[in-house]
Amino acid sequence: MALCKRIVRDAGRAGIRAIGYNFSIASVWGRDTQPVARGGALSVGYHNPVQPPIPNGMVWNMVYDREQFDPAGGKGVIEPFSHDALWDRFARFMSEMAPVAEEANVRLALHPDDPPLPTLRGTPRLVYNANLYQRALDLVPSPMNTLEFCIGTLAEMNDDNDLYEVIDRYSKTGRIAYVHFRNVRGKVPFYDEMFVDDGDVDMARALGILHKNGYDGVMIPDHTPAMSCAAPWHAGMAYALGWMRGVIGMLKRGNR
Ligand SMILES: [Mn+2]
Repeated sequence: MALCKRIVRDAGRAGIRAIGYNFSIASVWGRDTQPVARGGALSVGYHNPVQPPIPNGMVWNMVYDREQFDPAGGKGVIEPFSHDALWDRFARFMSEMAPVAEEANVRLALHPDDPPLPTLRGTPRLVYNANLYQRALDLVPSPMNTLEFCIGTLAEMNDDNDLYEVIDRYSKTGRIAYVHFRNVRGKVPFYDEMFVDDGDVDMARALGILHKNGYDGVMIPDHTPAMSCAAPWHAGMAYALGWMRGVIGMLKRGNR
């Protein structure tokens, strides 16, 4: 925790006003790449893979203790624990971090769990349906306890919420630090990331809702399918950014 606090203080001194994070041991895991986006573009997706337990000595797909780590699990795996235990840990974390973040004027922006499954590799997930975002906000009502609002992950959630209502609801709270603006096709446990204008989500409608509610913060494409060229990632990002600028321009002129 001391290191986390130091990072926040250092970020504040450097003029960085938001830090994105997620609160997960399994992290982003299990996705593969297939040529399923428009034009056969390579894209990342989740296709209900077998979930091996997390070996001891590993968190966030990273090995932190070589002594304990055994990919075959021969030295044991991370002990199962409950969703309540995870929320307790989050409450302790945010209660200690929020005052530091307020002093440093740095917003701590919680990314939802991707893939948004209730458990992954035997460990609980914090935000796997859209209503759990509110639980995180209510737990510590600091203006620095904010959301990294990932529309892609929210669209992947297999819950009963209407995505456009979710965007409307949270963009009215004033506690979105920044937006991950990407599109997907499908929901957990089967989904693929799509080009911004080619998934299940009407992203122009999403932008319209953010605009209507006066959201004026940062939006970034998060990730996109790869273009077939010498710079597949950068071209994909440029395509998404250009599309976003175009729609924002139309919204500002009132052409919804
Ligand atoms: Mn994201």
